[in-house]
Amino acid sequence: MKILILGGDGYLGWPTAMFFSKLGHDVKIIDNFIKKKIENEEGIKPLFSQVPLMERVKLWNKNINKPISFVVGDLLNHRLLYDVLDEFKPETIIHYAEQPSAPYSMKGRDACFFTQHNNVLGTINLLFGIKKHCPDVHLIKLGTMGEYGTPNIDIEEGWLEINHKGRSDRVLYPKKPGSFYHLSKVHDTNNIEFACRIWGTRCTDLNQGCVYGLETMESKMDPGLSTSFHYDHVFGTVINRFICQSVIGQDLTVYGNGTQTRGYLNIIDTLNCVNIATNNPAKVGEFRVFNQYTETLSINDIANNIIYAANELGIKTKSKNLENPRVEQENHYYKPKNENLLNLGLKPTLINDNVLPDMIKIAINNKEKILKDSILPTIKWKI
Ligand code: USQ
Repeated sequence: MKILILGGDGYLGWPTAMFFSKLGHDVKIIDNFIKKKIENEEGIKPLFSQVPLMERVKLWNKNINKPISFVVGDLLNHRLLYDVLDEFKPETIIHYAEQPSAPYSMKGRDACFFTQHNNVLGTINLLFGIKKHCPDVHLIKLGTMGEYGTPNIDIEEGWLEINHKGRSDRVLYPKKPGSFYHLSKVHDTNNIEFACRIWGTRCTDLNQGCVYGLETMESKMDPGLSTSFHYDHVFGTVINRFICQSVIGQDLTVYGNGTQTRGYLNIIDTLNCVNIATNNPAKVGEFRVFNQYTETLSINDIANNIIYAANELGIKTKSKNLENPRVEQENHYYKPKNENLLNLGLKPTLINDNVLPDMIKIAINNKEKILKDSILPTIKWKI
């Protein structure tokens, strides 16, 4: 299959590119390195200093029959995007090419404007490009569980059947996102559903939970193939942050009382889920949503699991409650459905499947590289 990966240099994009290439697919990447620019502006660095994409692709392609190819470019440049779609004629597009940080989007007007402009308009260019050059392509779009927020009712997979005054209809599930970044994904959802309904575009929107993990089968093949793993307050997700905090002797930063609950999944499962979506494409005109997480955990659950795993490895660590820099519910109802991927055969890797000790061991081996000053949160939702 011809697979185009947008944002193929990122934390998830690069492992996805190697994963599909290893399966024998024809993989092309587009990336504009925007995350690297934000890293420089914010003074943050991923744990492993990454080999530049051009060299990494060369290294990967040495041992592979179908080489990965890449284009440096921005989805906001619609002509470049249209040219790639026209020439490559992808059968599947996996779209990760968005500014992914909730804290960054809450930094101020400029960062919020950039996030929504980049994410929403890049996706609109993509929809028009698909309509013009590859209308049959299956678009797999990375959405987020954060689109739903924490409503006081069960969360369905994207759609809700409602009865109102004796009549019923199926509508997009109402959203209550918690940041301008999460909101950008809500806008994407609306725009893509519209394209499916009006133009017959085919889309699977993966409403993904918080991802954690350092390595995939492919990245383990050579240190030069590692992904961009963040633990800082801008791009680091909570489990990845706590792992790094535990090995440098910093208290695990539990925001608020730590009862806030989210859906989580291992990076290995991100790849398995995207593979399942690729092998079971949406129908013509279908806007399909999969809630892509494997377990729900509170921040306190996560902290306790990591404290226990670190302790087993002889590292004494503890958590500390910080005043919550975000505006989010702490004691709340949370019951999201995640049947679609399980019904299609997903076999989850859970946090207690011995993944934490492996992550801690890798963090120990790299602990000299951790920038301590980049961990504590400095961006507040309300000033
Ligand atoms: N949190 C802490 N301590 C920390 C960092 C975070 O208690 O040091 C808490 C936050 O308050 C929040 C939860 O952990 O309640 C998750 O925060 P996060 O930074 O791990 O994740 P989030 O900002 O929600 O965003 C991440 C990804 C984003 C993806 C999203 C899925 O960065 O791209 O869309 O996870 S979800 O969380 O389901 O919206």
